Amino acid sequence: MNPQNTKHDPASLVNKQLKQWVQEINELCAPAAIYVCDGSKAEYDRIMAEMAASGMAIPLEKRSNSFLFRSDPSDVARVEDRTYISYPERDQAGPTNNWVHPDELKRTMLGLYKGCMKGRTMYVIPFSMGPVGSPLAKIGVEITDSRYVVCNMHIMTRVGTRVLEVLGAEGEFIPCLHSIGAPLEPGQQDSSWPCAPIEQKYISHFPDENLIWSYGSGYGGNALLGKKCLALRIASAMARREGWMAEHMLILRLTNPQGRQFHIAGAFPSACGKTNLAMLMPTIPGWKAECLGDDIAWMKIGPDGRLYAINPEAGFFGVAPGTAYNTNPMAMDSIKENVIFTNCALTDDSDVWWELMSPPPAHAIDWKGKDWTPDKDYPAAHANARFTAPASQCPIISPDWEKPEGVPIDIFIFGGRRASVVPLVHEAYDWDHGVFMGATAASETTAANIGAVGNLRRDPFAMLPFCGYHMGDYFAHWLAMGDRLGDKAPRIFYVNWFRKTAEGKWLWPGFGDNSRVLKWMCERFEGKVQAQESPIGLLPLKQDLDLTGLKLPADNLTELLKVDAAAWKAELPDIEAHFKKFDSHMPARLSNQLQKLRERLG
Ligand code: OXD
Ligand code: MN
Repeated sequence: MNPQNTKHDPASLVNKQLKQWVQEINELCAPAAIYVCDGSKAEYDRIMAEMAASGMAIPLEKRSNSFLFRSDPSDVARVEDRTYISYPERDQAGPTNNWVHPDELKRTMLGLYKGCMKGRTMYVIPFSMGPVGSPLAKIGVEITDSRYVVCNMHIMTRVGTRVLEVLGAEGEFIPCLHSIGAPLEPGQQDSSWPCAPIEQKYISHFPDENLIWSYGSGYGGNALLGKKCLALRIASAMARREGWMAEHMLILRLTNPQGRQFHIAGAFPSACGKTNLAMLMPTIPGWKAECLGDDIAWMKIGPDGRLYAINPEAGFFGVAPGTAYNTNPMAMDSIKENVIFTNCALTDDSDVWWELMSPPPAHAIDWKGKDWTPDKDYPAAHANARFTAPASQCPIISPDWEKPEGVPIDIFIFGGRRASVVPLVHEAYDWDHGVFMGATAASETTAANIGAVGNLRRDPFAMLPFCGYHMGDYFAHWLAMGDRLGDKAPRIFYVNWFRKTAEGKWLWPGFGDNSRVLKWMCERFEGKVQAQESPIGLLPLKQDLDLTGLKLPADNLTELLKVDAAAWKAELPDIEAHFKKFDSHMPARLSNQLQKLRERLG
């Protein structure tokens, strides 16, 4: 469409800084056209139709207004090795982030950006993270040459003209530059998923300037810059400067049979069941759950001294494999229509399928576009296949999920995927101990990042790939927030739904039955139940875990709540080495916690 003299024309932009930035990027990237997004459904439909016409999007007959995309096989996940936190000093980024000096990184990337949008339209996407106009929201503008990104951003954030209105002539925004890095020469046939080779991919953050530059990848976590790049990496650095928190956390509300509400925020590494927990259906009678967010929480201390959380996103970018009616019915009901699927299998009756969704179809087209039958020894969907769906489509989305002031958090949960050692649940003795739990959280790696799967890695607060500054300073920020919150600080728990027997069988059913563990946390919060001291924290008394209606072998429960001092002692050297990495940035209060743990273990 011709954007001349319309709101889609960059000449219509009233924000001076934005107008100038768009002009600069236009000169640098040399696109064939520029288009300012208005966020309307008509815009989404038109751009999606263009992708369907080119063969990039496959319309699904079984799900209204839903489309399947197949990425390039090299572009299926976040690329942590190619992700940079760029400050003038390496020490500001800390030992857990890749670092290159901003001058050098910009020089390299400017070389790549030069002419990189040739033959393509450059889209300008004004978006709000958080309800438009909320005191906790932030405005970003993503420039991209990917129509896939435009449509995903429509679902994942609040896009469009109303954001430009809030921005006004002088308002500040976070510039997010993205290119797939695949210029089109005249007459050149486009591929169905253009992107740059791995060594040219850069996901770069300049936190001192609140600036994001992403190049070469079209995958969600690398390309939907409002999500991991803005709402976690840049926001965590802003949050530290401004005294709030940007965390890799789901937010849920539990209501007990007496009508009392509890708000829970939980940090789990990627692909460890955050979306399942966020949409849990309690199996205990009388308890009700509502979803407020499945991936990110922004939290500020409110006028009453409590910590208030909003979900800055507007959609779910969930891992598809494993999602099924028996594991997460609310997610399944959220993805019936208006969904973008990426790297799922395509069935013969024009639906998507992935492993464990239902019995395998007799035949499908796999995520690489090849014939697939169940006898194949590889999966039909990529392990990190995704769905992008509007949060408003979740049947149990909380009526308060867009409340501008957020909801008050009562409970924090940390966790990870551990086949052994870590019990089903334990509670921190106090805030410092809880911060210690978060700082030492560990999990077996998953397919959400390119790299080996199944190795144990320490993933503090599930923020290892997402912390926009030195992780030791981040720990200190958590301690400082606790000092400010005082007795209004949320209670902290650590869970592990993933314990296995020596034979590799799950010890705990998980999913909706996790509500039994959440109920115990709520009762601890209310002071209704006692707990048992152990070297690692407070554990439930067996009789306080509500197992009504659950056929859990007694031995399983014993095993799930066991603290094996020898196994924990064996973890100490690894924790020590982990802390050592943070050097002079490591808060003494956490080293003291390690010493206390050592003493309690005897
Ligand atoms: C995600 C991730 O996509 O954490 O949420 O990788
Ligand atoms: Mn995540």
